[in-house]
Amino acid sequence: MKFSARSLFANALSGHENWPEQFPDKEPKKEYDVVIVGGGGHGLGAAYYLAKKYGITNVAVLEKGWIGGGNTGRNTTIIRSNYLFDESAGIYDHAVDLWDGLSQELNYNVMFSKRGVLMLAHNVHDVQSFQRHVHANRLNGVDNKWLSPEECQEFVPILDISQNRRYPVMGGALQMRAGTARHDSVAWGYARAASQLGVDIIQNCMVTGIRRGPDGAIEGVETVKGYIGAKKVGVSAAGNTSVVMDMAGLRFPLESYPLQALVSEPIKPVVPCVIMSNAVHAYISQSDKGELVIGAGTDQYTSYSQRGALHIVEHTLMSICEIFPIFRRMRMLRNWGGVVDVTPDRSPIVGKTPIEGLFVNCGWGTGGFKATPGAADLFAYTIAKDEPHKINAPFNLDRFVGGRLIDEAAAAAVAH
Ligand code: FAD
Ligand code: PYC
Repeated sequence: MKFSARSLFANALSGHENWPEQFPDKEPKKEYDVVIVGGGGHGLGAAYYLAKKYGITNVAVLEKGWIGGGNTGRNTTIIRSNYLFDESAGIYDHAVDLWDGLSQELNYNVMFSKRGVLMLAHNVHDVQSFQRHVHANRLNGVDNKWLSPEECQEFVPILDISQNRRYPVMGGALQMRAGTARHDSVAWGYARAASQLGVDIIQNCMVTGIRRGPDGAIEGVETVKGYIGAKKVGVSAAGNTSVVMDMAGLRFPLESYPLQALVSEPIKPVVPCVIMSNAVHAYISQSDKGELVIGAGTDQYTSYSQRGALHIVEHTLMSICEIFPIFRRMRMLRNWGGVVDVTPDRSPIVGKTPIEGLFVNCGWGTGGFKATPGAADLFAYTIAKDEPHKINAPFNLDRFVGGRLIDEAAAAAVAH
């Protein structure tokens, strides 16, 4: 099926009743060179780069719901690359570089706005840790600078920097190339561009099994629409990766947690950048419509449900009001949740699996939106060449066997 607004909506709105007719038997209805499981930004982007950069156009993206309906359409869109370790700086900065030209590349406005991300320090530990990040980032060619409390306030005038506050602002780390984008545009932009290059995008098509040949190599996927053949399968099914990998007989080092966000009623512009406070567990930005965009922490229990516990949101709002008492009387318009999959070292897994023809892109946890173009680009490279790019080579599955972890403990700078 080719992508068009009409077919997408027809597909999204149709029930499951036609599926057996569409794929009546167990012979593959169609054979693809590559099947991507998961129609989020990462999966759609990988399909686009496979077609655009490597000329592999016999590709299908299978999405169990509607494209962009997973975490891609549910996140708070913070984009930054101020991570501590060399490997992380490499992968996230590659993504930030790609964000820069993405609207032009896709001819679709993804509204990437380099408004800056300011991480506030509230105690001596924060100051030391963020200054360490600033130095490490600079050594890796990643922009990040330290601001005094006065400079923080100059940048964010509503910030109260009096030192008798419960959580005084003792400074902040500012990455100016960082910012936000419009999440669903990213999914739709990649989908349209991939479709124009010949990629099939099949919605309402949950993958329910992975078929392997006598030699163990990938042969295709079972779906609710029937069996689809594939020489290679790339799994990019955030939140559900361990379920899909289980279909191939692989156990993955992942835990899935709900993560929530909420937006307020719209107000005039008062928050000029993204502000994150790790110590207080709050982060906030303002959408172009004027809504305050507020992210919560993960739930404390694992779950696959796209909703979270109320007390987590209550804590988040208390934290926001702690930093910005000016928002105490704001009303929240809506909240929602997604499911993120988290690795033990809070770093992603992007690479090959022990099964020939099976590739994985997962474990981005609470921080994979910012990685979307970079992860997609590197995943496509890995699938096309059958080997990882040097940027994603360190993010392999083997590190959990050998113990060479990339331990970004505060990866998303929010409560995990
Ligand atoms: P998704 O968009 O989730 O795509 C995966 C797709 O796979 C889904 O559409 C799902 O339906 C599909 N799928 C699953 N199982 C199957 C199956 N069996 N068959 C077919 N399809 C299947 N990151 C940031 O960088 N900055 C942030 O500010 C940020 N904030 C966040 C706030 C919230 C509330 C949440 C939930 C996440 C946040 N993240 C953030 C994380 C970010 O959203 C994700 O890491 C990123 O969007 C993952 O992209 P994806 O394309 O891999 O996943
Ligand atoms: O990755 O910056 C991030 C982030 C913030 C909140 C969730 N993820």
